[in-house]
Amino acid sequence: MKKCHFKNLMLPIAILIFFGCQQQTKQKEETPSKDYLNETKAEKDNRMRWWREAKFGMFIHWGPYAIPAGTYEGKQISGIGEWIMNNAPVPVEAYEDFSRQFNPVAFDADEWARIASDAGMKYMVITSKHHDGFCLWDSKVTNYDIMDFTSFRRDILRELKEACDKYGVKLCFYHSIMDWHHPDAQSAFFPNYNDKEKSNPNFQRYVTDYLKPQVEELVVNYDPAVIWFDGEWIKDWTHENGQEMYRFLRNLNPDLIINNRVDKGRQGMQGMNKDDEKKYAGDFGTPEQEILEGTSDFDWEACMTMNDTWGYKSYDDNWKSSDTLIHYLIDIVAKGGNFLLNVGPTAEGLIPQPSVDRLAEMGDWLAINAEAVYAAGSHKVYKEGEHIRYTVSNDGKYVYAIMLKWPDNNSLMLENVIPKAESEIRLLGYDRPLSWEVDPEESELVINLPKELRDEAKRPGKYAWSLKIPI
Ligand code: H79
Repeated sequence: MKKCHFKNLMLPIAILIFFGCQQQTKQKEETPSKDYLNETKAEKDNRMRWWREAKFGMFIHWGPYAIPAGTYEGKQISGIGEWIMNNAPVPVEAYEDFSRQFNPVAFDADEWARIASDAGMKYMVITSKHHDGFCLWDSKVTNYDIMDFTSFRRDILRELKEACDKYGVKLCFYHSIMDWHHPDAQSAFFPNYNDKEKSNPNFQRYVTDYLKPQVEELVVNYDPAVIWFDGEWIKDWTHENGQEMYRFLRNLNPDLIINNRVDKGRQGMQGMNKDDEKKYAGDFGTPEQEILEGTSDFDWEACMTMNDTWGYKSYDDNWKSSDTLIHYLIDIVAKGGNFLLNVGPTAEGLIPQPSVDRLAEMGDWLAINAEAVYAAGSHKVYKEGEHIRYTVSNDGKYVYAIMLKWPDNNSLMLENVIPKAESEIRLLGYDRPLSWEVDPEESELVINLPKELRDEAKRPGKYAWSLKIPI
């Protein structure tokens, strides 16, 4: 009986398998791998839309370097905190001891995502792996990660993914190409590997067997919105490596955005691509600790620290003021860029209080001035004098003149914008329209600010104020 039943099923199963296979081959034939390095402007515009409107993101440098926090063997080590392994230098085995101790019991992914979201940040870029090689997720190709090498054993990236989804913040990963821990990457830069005799460094083997599978894990398992490479300037990493990595990742996720440090185009810390005949892979330029002089046709994002280090240093108190940070954000947005502002959490897992305070003030400012920043583009004139920056709404109907300083005589003259006749000019966060006139001779716009706002305490917010001008 049993046999008989089975026999009756054989034919339908065979038919199903046959057509199933047909279907698969068909699909494969119909979707040849696209040439991602040569997409059209429309395709790129479409892919970059959320990123261009996001404007403001949180950079997070976090790893075992937060334990020494800038001090090794009783000595304060100069330079940026996450470079301590190279700068001290700390031998690989001794550094592994820090990694083993990494136990951030106060880490709360929800809290980090909430801080970012309250600050008005739309994305978060965290170091899945920095130059020290330590990984913040359960990588299948190494034990040098948070799950296998520490007693903490929590997948930090997984927890952040869930928290970011909850707050509508896009999770992205910084991933270092240079690796001071991997035996095959030792020829690259770091002359510190103690076991050189046993190993025969082979950087291209590291790329194929380690780096690529790692980034693949990240893209497939965590669906990051951006992969932000760094450490691409070592000579072992080639233009071909960059192109190949870019294609590989866009094939895994066609919507993925990848910074220009995937390839060899970047010129120093200014971060934009070289102007030569080579076509470099990468979607945006990456000025580091600086802001472009003006606008650019190539997308860009300025990354910056709030003090003088990316990874936590216990004694770095050189904090930029909220005033400065808000003015940087405005200047960057007026020039068409994004601002990726860094925090370096402690070894316990806390974002330092001075960073939290500044982010809260930026969030307060953005709550009032959001429309002058998000979904706003760069105006043909992005700046007037030292204290005015312009943005323009994406529908082209409004120009925003953002005042970095309250005008001394309570009235403002603008040369670069003429309002639509009979329109209402408004100050964001203030409920009544402002009086204005255009000086017919000079064709200058004069805006009279309400008298009561001579009193600082009555102004909508601190540090900068946005005028919304219909055009
Ligand atoms: O992750 C943070 C830093 O640890 C990392 N990038 C930020 C986002 C960083 N790596 N290196 N540096 C910062 C400074 C290194 C600068 C140099 Fe160069 C590398 C000088 C010479 C080689 C960059 C590339 C400037 C010229 C070529």
